[in-house]
Amino acid sequence: MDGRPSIADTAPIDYVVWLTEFFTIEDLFNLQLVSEDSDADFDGRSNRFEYLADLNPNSIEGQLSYQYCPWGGSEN
Ligand SMILES: [Ca+2]
Repeated sequence: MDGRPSIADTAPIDYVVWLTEFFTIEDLFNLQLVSEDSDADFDGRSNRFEYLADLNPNSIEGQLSYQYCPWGGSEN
């Protein structure tokens, strides 16, 4: 590993359940698709990142976005 905590060590069941929402049974046995460091949809984000950000690891359409609100205030 690269020194980062592994999801397998911290929340293995949650990660597997999350994977089943996006991958077929056959895909779940393909570690090149479902390992934490894999990037099944080739969007440049690992499955680990997409799991933590609650994105779809099997589609580039689920993009992460954010809004900047200085000092915790509203946008207006
Ligand atoms: Ca990805």
